[in-house]
Amino acid sequence: MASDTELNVVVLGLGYIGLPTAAVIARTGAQVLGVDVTESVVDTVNSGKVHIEEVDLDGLVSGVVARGTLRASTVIAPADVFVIAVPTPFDADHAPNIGYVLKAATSIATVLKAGDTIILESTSPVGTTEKVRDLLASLRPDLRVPGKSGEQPDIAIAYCPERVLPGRILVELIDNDRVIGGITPRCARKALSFYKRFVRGACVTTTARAAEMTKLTENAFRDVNIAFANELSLIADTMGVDVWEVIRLANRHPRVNILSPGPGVGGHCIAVDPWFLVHAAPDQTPLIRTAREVNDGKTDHVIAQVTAMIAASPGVPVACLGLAFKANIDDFRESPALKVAAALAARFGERIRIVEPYATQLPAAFDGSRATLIDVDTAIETCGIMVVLVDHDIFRSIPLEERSGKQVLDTRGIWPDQPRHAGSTPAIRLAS
Ligand code: SAJ
Repeated sequence: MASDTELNVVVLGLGYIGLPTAAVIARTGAQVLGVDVTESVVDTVNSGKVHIEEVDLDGLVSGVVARGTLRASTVIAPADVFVIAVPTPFDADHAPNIGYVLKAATSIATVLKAGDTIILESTSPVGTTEKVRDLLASLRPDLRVPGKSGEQPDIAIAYCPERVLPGRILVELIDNDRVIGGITPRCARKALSFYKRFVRGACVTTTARAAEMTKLTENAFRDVNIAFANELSLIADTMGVDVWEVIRLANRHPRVNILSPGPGVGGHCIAVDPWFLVHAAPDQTPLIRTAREVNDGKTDHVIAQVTAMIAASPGVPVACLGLAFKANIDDFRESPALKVAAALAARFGERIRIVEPYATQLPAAFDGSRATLIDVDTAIETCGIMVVLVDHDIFRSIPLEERSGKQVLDTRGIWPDQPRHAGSTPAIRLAS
């Protein structure tokens, strides 16, 4: 592989993973081309700006673009290393859709040469990296692909899942351990030498299939554990017990570590990836499938809870606090908060006021409703019902006296001092 200054890297997909990855690689001095199908994304990056909210990303991108080590294009170019970071959604029946990955591989085939390395980072069903290999073999019969014959291959192909947490992407890109699965051990070693340029965490090599399943396992683990917390919240409501207190107390046990209940699980990873396992092995995944259903069911439960509150207080304006899929980010994908707020807006129209500091206008899900976007101070002044859907810091900071006299449904447990209203379920509290 070429030295840092000579290394040419193409990153396909300039989204939440691809753009930070491209910028971090560009910071090492390598020449990075970010390729995206969306013209406006390419233009934004080339002007040194970012189209997504992520801590410190704007400064990093403006720096590497100004230095000339990162540029973006809709057109692919030859490189030494190709990193695929495109979405892998699922279809209506929860079947994984790897169409964008195969499209990326097809475009790589047009510029591929002997000596190149291709790394897939997108979360993918087990066997996808081999499919990429087979596709490249069929499109470029002039190149020997790995794992197909005893001969030395011309190219290396590996799977290395991204594992970064939105909000901490730039830190975790460097510090997290990486699992690098090669089609062959030699492929894994080639990919390893690439990641060693910017990763401080341990880089562990394995097979492509094991690495693919590891990624799905990590997110299914989290989904199952959040489902346990969400199930506890339903039991606690029935029992008239404060679930947050129970979890706090249970977690004092040295071997118990329960996660937090909420309005459901969102984002494009944890709410999606477990289905890849369920789809691949439907008879072996009752637990993983049930966890998905419990977490999705929690969203419907919250909609029913708030609907009952609103119906019992005619005319009272309702503030829905937050639309993002989790705290302090601007990402609304698969967001349970958005689903709850949109369902309420469709039913109760102008009584529903949305507070979302990360939005400048209401998303398309609110089209046709008469819901409005307001700021947090206006919500405190005008709304008698407050529903916490996201634990953004700005909502946490609202003191008890500003919630005085309001009905509160706190799905995230951010206001432990909120007094309970006699006769209400534990989650629905009224300040005295
Ligand atoms: N959530 C809860 N309770 C909790 C924790 C999370 O309800 O105790 C909810 C969040 O509010 C959110 C959803 O779960 O709606 C997912 O949030 P998250 O913070 O658990 O995870 P993501 O989707 O931001 O990122 C995950 C991470 N995976 C794991 O922690 C195993 C991240 O490391 C992955 O890189 C990312 O998925 C990904 O891209 O796959």
